[in-house]
Amino acid sequence: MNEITIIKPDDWHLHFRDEDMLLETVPATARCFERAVVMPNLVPPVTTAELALRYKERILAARPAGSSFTPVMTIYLTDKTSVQDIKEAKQAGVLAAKMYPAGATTNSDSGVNSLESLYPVFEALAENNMLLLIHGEVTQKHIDIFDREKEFIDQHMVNIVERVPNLKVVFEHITTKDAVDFVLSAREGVAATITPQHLMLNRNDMLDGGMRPHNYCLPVLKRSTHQQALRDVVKAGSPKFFLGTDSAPHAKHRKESDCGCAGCYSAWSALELYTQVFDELGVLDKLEGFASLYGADFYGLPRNTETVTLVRESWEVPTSITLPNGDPIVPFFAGKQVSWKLK
Ligand code: OTD
Ligand code: ZN
Ligand code: ZN
Repeated sequence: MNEITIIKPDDWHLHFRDEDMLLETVPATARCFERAVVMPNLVPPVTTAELALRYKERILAARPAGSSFTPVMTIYLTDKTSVQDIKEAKQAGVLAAKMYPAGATTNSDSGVNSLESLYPVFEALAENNMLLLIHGEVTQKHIDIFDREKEFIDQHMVNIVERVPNLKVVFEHITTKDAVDFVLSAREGVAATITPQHLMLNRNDMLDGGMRPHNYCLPVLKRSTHQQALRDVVKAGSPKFFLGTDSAPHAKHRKESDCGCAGCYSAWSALELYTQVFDELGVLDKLEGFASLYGADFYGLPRNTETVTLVRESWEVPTSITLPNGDPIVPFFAGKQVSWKLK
């Protein structure tokens, strides 16, 4: 097959950032995605309905002319989030709340320290038919960074899913076989997003033959057996697993630094790279479900009606992009060949 047409996809996990950065990130995503779940980890974070509505306006203002792209807004849970905050978010059209354990990833310092005290908030999310999106890693410093996702499942994920049985939970950007197995065997109403980098790479791609800061993201790349488990599950085509790029831009000097930021800016190539992976796996017929159907179904949103077409054509990801403030940024897969192209 040299051409594939699918229902227009959505990105169920994405970082746009703010201000003039939106002039770069919003067009990059709107070029092929109809909707995107916008992560609230701004500085300061998007913790309330009001902040989410204002952020949404800024995103809409950055859309290319004629674009119908629609951001799906989220709020950021902190130790102070109240049931009232959830009700107000619901009224404002916010669909989901994002939980970062404090310190788990970029801009998560205001995240949750005491998960136990958030159960009333989780209940309120369920009552309001909103989703809980989870960055599933523990932050205890004595736990090895490669084990933090599995630890989170054992310490917290199992409890959350059991104690709030009607809450829809998305285990974001999963990276391990443990997470795959957990989601596969979990009750209805538990799903996961998977990034292009975790399907394409393992930790050797970050550490072997030199340190590659542009492949550094959180949760960190794992060993190849985990990568293989992610590839196997998308190959099988379970509707519990869907597309979330986790595209997360940082200027070049912030990545290539003695304490480099985590995040891969994949928006310009993510859909093409997912297509390449599904092609490698021999299941291009499963791409549409993963990219365009399962996420909308899980969120309870209508499926898109437009289509996009990808063609088998090799192109090279640029080695650098200039941000609106003049800073260079190195996109994910920079300087490498991609075998599919958006028509
Ligand atoms: N991971 N970088 C960022 C967020 C994600 O955990 C995440 O969702 C970021 O830069 O905001 C990253 O590596
Ligand atoms: Zn995260
Ligand atoms: Zn993210």
